[in-house]
Amino acid sequence: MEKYILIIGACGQIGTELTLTLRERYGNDRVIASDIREGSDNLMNSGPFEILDATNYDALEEVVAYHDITEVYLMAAMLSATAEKFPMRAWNLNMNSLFNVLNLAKEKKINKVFWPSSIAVFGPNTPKVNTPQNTIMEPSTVYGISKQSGERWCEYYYNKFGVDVRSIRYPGLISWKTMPGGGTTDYAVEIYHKALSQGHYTCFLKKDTSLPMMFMDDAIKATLQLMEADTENIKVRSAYNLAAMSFNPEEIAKSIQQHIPDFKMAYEPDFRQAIADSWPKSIDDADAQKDWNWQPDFDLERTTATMLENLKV
Ligand code: AKB
Repeated sequence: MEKYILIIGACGQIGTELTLTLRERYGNDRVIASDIREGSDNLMNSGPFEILDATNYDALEEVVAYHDITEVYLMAAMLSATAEKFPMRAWNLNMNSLFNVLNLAKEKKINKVFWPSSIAVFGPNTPKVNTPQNTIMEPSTVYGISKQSGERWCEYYYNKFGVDVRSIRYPGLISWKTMPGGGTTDYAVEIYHKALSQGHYTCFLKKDTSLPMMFMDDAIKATLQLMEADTENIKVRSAYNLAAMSFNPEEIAKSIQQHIPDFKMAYEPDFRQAIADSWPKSIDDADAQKDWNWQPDFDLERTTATMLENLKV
C-alpha cells in the first residue's frame, strides 16, 4: 500500500524539519503539511499544505480522506511555559487533537500514528539522574499532565483497538531552522541567536539547572527510526525515553565561549525555573537502544558548532 503522510503542526519547531525530511525520503507530493497558519517558504513551497485545526474532527477527517492519508504525525501542542498560563486551552489542544487522531486510527481511516511525548511526563518525585523508562511520574505541570495522560491513552488504544501508535519522550530540542515557542528548554536555542546578535544572553534558568537535551537532527532520526521499526520490535506503546546529552546553562555558555570568547551570560530565573526543577537531569534510554537501535550523533560540542555555523549571517 502506498504511504501518504499528514503532518499536523508542520510549521512548528519539530514539524518543519520533520516535513522537509519526510518529503526528501518519500517524495514531496506524499507528505502533506498542515497547521493553523502558514509556515516558512521552504516548507510552503516544497509540497502540499492545508490549513487545519486538529481539534476539529470533521475537518481532520476531510483532509485525511481527500489526500488518502495512511500515516499521521501529530506535532501540534502547547508547550510547558505557555500551558501554565492557559491551562484549559493547553488541555483542549493537547488532548482533543490526540483523541481525534487516535479515533481516526481506531476507525481504520489511517494505519499509523506518531505522537510526541516529553520528559515533562516526569515530576518532582521522579529519580532525577538517569531517569528510567518505568518509574514514579506524577508530573506537576499542565503540559506534563497532558503528556502523561496522552501516553496512557496511546497505550490504551494500542491494547484495546490495535492502533499502531508510536511515541518518544523528547528532551529539550535544539535547532536553527525554526524557533521553538513556549517551552522551558527554549533558552538553549535563544542563547545561540543572542550570542551571535548581541554577544550576551540573560537566561531565565539558574546556571546549574541541568536538563536532558538533543539536537534536532537526532530527534528527527529517532522519530523516523521508531516509525520505520518492525511492529514486533516496538515493546513500549506509551512513549520511549530518549537521550543524547545533558547540560546546564553555564555549560552551554562555556561551549559558546569556545567560539565567541567575549560571550557574556547573566541569570534572571523566572517562573520557568520551577518547571525545570520538576524535570529529570538525565534520561536512561536503554529500551530505545535495545528495541530499535537508538544512538545519538550530536553532543554539546557538535551542537554548538553546528548552531553557530548555520545561524551566523
Ligand atoms: C518544553 O520545554 O516544554 C519542551 C519539552 C521538554 O517538551 N521543549
